[in-house]
Amino acid sequence: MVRLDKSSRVFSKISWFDQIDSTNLELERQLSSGLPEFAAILAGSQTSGLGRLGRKWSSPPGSSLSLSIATSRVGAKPGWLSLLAAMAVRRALGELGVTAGIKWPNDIHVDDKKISGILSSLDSSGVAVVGIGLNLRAQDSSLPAVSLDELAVDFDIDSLAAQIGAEFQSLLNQFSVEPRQVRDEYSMHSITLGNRVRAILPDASEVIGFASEITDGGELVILTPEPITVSAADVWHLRS
Ligand code: BT5
Repeated sequence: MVRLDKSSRVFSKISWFDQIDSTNLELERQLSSGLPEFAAILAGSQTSGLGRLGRKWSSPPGSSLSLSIATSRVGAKPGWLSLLAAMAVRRALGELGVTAGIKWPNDIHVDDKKISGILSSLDSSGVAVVGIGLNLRAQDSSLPAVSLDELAVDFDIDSLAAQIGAEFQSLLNQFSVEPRQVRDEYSMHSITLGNRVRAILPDASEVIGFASEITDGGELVILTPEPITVSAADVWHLRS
């Protein structure tokens, strides 16, 4: 059992599980019987951690932090939720002295390796579940992953969850009044912008070009050379 002294001051309600199928699924189950805004689920491991587009997120015992947050503060721009969560993780890592960058839309990388991923979904009543996975210890060597332990960073799960939650809350507040400044901060820490990229869209079509900017809606503009705006894609950074 992990003590949640700090995170229980940030979230309206937080439940800990040593192990769960998926914190996103558990939060969705709990939402069906009603939860306050900014309630969260935190787990030490997941047996069926979810990635985007039906992929899996590896989170065996002791290896990662799995946090899901409920919020209905999506406003007119739900596309930004995952981006704001990625920014929150990047800021929280910065507090630990780790310099991370964001690969559009919402992967957090350290030295070209993924340390964190985000999966958000929106239910029919407008409540979003924002799921954050952050590697604490080494993952299976087949994954191009890195963890806090491998970066020689000390951590405790309660403080990490509290820091990520506080940054996310602060970014939601800031985004509602200063969306431009938030977009500038995202762009400044993007490792995608300025690169030649290959984007595979959900319909399997491909766009190759120069990643030039993030739109007001959180989409990526790729110059091919004419601009193409993509709202969902897997992006590869091309070296040449
Ligand atoms: C993501 O998907 O990166 C979203 C991950 C979200 C996980 C959190 S944990 C809390 C909450 N509850 C859930 O059930 N999920 C969320 P995607 O961009 O599709 O990346 C998935 C890919 O990342 C996989 O296909 C692997 O290649 C790679 N991967 C899997 N586990 C990883 C890990 N622990 N570290 C780095 N890469 C990983």
